[in-house]
Amino acid sequence: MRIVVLAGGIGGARFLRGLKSAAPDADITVIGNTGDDIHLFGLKVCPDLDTVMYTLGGGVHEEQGWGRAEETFAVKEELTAYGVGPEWFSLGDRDFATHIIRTQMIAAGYPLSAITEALCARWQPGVRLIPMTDDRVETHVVISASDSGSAAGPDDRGRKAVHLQEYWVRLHASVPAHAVLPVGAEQSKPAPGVLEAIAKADVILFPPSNPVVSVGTILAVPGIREAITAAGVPVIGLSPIVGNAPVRGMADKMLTAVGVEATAAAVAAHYSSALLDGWLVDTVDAAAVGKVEEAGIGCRAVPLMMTDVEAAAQMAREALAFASEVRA
Ligand code: FO1
Repeated sequence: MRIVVLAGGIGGARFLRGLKSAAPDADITVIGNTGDDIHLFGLKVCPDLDTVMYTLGGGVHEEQGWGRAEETFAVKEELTAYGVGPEWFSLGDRDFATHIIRTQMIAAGYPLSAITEALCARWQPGVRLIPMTDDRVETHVVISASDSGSAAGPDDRGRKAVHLQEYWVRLHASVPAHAVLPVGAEQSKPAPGVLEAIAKADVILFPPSNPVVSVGTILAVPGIREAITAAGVPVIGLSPIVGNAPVRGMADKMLTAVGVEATAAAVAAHYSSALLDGWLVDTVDAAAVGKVEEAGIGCRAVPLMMTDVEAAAQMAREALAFASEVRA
């Protein structure tokens, strides 16, 4: 069975670990979000691609869900000693190697998709990981200038855009987001293999990743949304919102920024029945099933807390079973 998954970072990676366990013989292609990418210290960092690669390759820092296990921070400490920032984004020594190789290969003319394949040759994630695009896309978040904490500008009553990583890591998503801008998405094109994988898929899954800045950013690459609807195969999503709150991360802040209520049913409607055939909500949101079905999307309530690999595997089994019934 050929499965295509549109994945962001931690939630997507943990779901994929369950999917691999539930469907060990499946051919899984992951279309990875690159809107979280950030250029720091002259290096290109791809947090969501690395989280999938490290998590499925067995190198991730388990509690954090990002970065490497057994990490040290000597290089970062030296950068700070030189007064070179930003201090708020903690990059470990082992992680630096990934970004050095990636940046070196970009400088040598390799596209991000080829670089990702080369990095995965070491990690053997057991899926094919393709960035959504080889073009540069970086998500920025519009906040109130007075909330930015940096020196107030001449017009600090106004608004300013900060990189998603600054919003999330430095500001802890603690201030309102007025808009989310996937800068560069409009001019980007799907990376080689993305449209082909979607066209050949037997089922397409939207894991419990951030529907705005992860799955939403992937869908913002021209051609991807159209390819999914044209594929004519079951598309099943799993809600990242459980009991009106994100299981992790900042999905609620991002949903508010795009005018969507932070509920399981509202996220399904946001994706719309044009994309989704089925939507899994957590058992605590069982009351939402009818509402989702009214939106023309099949819906089931199953446990969605990925407390361990087996829990994630069970979610994956539910999604695949749903897909086979939707197809029928
Ligand atoms: N998240 C944090 O909360 N603090 C960090 O200092 C941090 C550093 C970092 C470095 C590399 C990387 O791949 C991810 C990192 N993350 C960090 C997580 C990152 O912000 C998230 O994985 C997503 O990009 C945001 O949804």
